[in-house]
Formats: sequence, C-alpha cells, structure tokens
Amino acid sequence: MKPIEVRSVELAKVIAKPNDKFPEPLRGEFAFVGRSNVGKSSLLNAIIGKRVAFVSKNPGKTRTINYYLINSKFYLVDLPGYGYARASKKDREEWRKVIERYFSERSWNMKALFALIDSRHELMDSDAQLLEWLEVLGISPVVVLTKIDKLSSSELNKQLKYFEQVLSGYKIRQIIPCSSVKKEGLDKIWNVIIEELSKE
Ligand SMILES: Nc1nc2c(ncn2[C@@H]2O[C@H](COP(=O)(O)OP(=O)(O)OP(=O)(O)O)[C@@H](O)[C@H]2O)c(=O)[nH]1
Ligand SMILES: [Mg+2]
Repeated sequence: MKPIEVRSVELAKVIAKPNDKFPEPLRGEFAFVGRSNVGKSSLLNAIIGKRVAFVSKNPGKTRTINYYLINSKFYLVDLPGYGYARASKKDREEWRKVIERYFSERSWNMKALFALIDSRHELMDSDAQLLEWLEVLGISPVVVLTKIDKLSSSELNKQLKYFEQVLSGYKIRQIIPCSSVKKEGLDKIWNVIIEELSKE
C-alpha cells in the first residue's frame, strides 16, 4: 500500500471539560486507548514522525482528549490512560468519564480503534474490562502490543503466544507488536489507517 506522507500536523482540539465540543468529523478518526503509561503518546509521535504529544515516565500524563489533525484530512486521537492505581479516586473517576464520553458520543466517527497493551505483562483486569466493554459497543479494536524492544526474541515469542491465546475470546481485528523506540510495527498501524481511508 502506498504510504501516507505526513505533511502537516495540528493539535486541532483539546477536550478537557464535559461540555467541550468535539471537532467537525472530517474524514474520520483513529483513536488510541490503553492503560496509563502503556505508550499511547509515544506511539502517536512515532507514527507521525514528530514530537507532538507529551510523553512522561510518570503515568497519568495525558488527561484530556487530544485531536491531532493530519494533512487537514483526518484525526489521530490521544485518549487519557485508564487503570492508574495510584491516581486519586476523583481523578480516576474523571478519566473514566472522559473515556466513556468519547466512546458513547464519538465512536461513530472512528475508523479504527487501537487498543494498546504492554507486551511485557499479562493482560490486566482493566484491559479485560475495556475489551469487554468494546464488545458490548460492537467495536473490534486493533490490539497494539507495546514496548517490544524491552523483550528478547524468545520472550517476545512467548508473549505473542500468550496474547493470541488470551485474546482469542474477544473480537480483535488484528494484533500488532510494536516499538516506538525501535520504530517497529509502525508500518502495520499505517496500513490499517490507509486501508480505512481508502474505503471512501
Ligand atoms: N522502551 C520503550 N519505552 C517506551 C515505548 N513507548 C513508550 N515508552 C516509555 O513509556 C513511558 C510512557 O509513555 P507515554 O507515551 O507517555 O505513555 P501514555 O500511554 O501516553 O501515558 P498516559 O498519558 O499517562 O496515559 C515513557 O517513559 C516512554 O518513554 C517503547 O516503545 N519502548
Ligand atoms: Mg499520554
């Protein structure tokens, strides 16, 4: 497939408060969801090829819904992370509301959802909860296994087998192992985006 050249990136909209409006739908959007610290903002930067999203080694960095407009055509959406145990109850409740609002009010405009899961660990309860919730909503995510540069090739093989097995009970579109640091798997993410955009 012909790659998309990222000619322009603009932080088009930040949704911080419950009443903030979503931007005009344009040709659709691709959202990135996952536990806090799983690497959503890093992955966005890696696929865009520029440092636009804030990355932090401390969980809970992205607290708003950030819409990055690419080539004035479509959006990449950075969602706040869930499952950060040390956040206050109030904060966690707020993030949950923001994410829930996105799925209930805006997922109709989503062309694909990338659900990020850390390749190094077992599936967490909060990931399973998200996957179950997506099934209820009728959304089949692309699962992105992040930070594979931190695994040896034998560990990676073991984890891939584990995730294929544990995810087999869910409706998953594709599993993509990825590293934002080593820039691995990014082409597969682009292929999903290109395929969806070419459907119009
Ligand atoms: N080794 C390695 N580290 C990564 C990778 N992706 C992200 N990280 C690191 O993981 C930490 C969290 O990355 P972020 O991209 O901020 O994670 P996030 O999911 O956006 O986190 P929140 O905004 O808190 O939800 C940072 O220290 C990143 O440098 C990767 O592919 N490989
Ligand atoms: Mg982030």
